[in-house]
Amino acid sequence: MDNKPLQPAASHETEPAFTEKRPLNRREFLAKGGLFAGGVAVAGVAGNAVAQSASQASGDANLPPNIPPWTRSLGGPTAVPYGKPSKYESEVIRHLYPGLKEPMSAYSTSPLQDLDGTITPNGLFYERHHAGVPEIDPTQHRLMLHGMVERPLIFTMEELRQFPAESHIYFMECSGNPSFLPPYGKTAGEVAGLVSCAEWTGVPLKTLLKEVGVDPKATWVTAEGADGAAMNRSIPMEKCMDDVMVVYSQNGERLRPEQGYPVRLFVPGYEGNTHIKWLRRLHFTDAPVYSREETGKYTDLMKDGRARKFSFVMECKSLITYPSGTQQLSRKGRHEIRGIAWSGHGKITHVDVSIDGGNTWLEAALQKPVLSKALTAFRAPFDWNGEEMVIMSRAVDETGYVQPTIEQLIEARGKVSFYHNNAIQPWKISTTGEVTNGRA
Ligand SMILES: Nc1nc2c(c(=O)[nH]1)N[C@H]1C(S)=C(S)[C@@H](COP(=O)(O)O)O[C@H]1N2
Ligand SMILES: [Mo]
Repeated sequence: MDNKPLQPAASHETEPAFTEKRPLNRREFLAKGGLFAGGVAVAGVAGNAVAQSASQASGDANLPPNIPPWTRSLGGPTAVPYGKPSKYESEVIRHLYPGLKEPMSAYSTSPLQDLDGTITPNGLFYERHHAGVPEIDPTQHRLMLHGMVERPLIFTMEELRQFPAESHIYFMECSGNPSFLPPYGKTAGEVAGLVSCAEWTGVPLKTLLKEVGVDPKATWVTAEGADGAAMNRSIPMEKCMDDVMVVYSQNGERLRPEQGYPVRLFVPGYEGNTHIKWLRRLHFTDAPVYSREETGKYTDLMKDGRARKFSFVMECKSLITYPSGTQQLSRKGRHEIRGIAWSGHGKITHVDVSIDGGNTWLEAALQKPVLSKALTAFRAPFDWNGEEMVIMSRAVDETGYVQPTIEQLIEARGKVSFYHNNAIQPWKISTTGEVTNGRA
């Protein structure tokens, strides 16, 4: 009920405590850090820890000026039916969330600490299933629109694909990302990997609404899935007329079974639970259905014991993915803080980073273009002098909402609240360069 944005004590314009008062441009960054100055000439020479450790691992035989075997011979076969990542990247995988052990009702998180940019590869997109992943034959799947409509209709997948299509880049996030309760995760993915971002292709829902002729008195639609959970959620008609989509493709290819193949609802900016997978039914009504998922679950219990009615929009949030938990700074000197920010209310306008536990802040650079309701990458240079540091980021969106601290969230909601935790996430760098969760 109380959806007022939380404001941290200091505004995002607080004086920076960094050596530089603005993000450095690329030339300044290189000149200042000096790490890569001289490029190849420095490789293997004391001072370049990265090159040194690489040569220790494989021996020097494959390094310049030698020519490695893969340059002296033919490579592997081309036209592999479906491409896979390099075998050297085999540890970049989703992780089963420890809170729910049963694989049929489980979370798996995206390895955010190992990803770059803002588009999540389909095989690493986070998962949340309430009754496992059904295997649906698309020729036997139908989408039914009925209830308060002039012409109830049933569509095949082929018919859905004949409507004018649109593609949009949007993030999706589960409302339990992360829960307020310990154990807190170690890596960025374990902490907040129930968020991912992709380019979605499908039909705008408003196109289908015109097709069935929705009664003006219909103010809600209940979406229902074809999985064993028959999961259902109520979506306000206003949102359906805005940007909701019925999607069949993700990052260019058909949805993966885990993501709702052959068709799912996509509700930009709303909590992941409303994005009904394996969508089989849209029922138009004049009241919400008050399903399990929007009453017993995914609502926020407040301090006074009352629960918020619907918390649809995922509020502004950010997360540093480098350096983040379990990573190791290999040397003192200049590094680049990297992370992602997003808001269900629209575009990110600022991300501030702090390297002194939140006392002072400096504005990070945002990767352009900044898209509405999509992940936004941010970057900021910082110097690590070998001392203990607590680093964190704080995002602001186009409504002026500022990402809160955990203390501010607990102050507003009390300690029983479980979902919709968008608090600032601290990472601690030890004197040996080891990074751990600053909340644990
Ligand atoms: N039919 C159906 N739809 C569903 C779910 C489900 O279990 N069944 N899980 C919901 C939840 S809680 C989330 S967070 C998202 C997860 O989507 P993903 O697995 O594609 O990441 O789907 C939602 N849609
Ligand atoms: Mo979710």
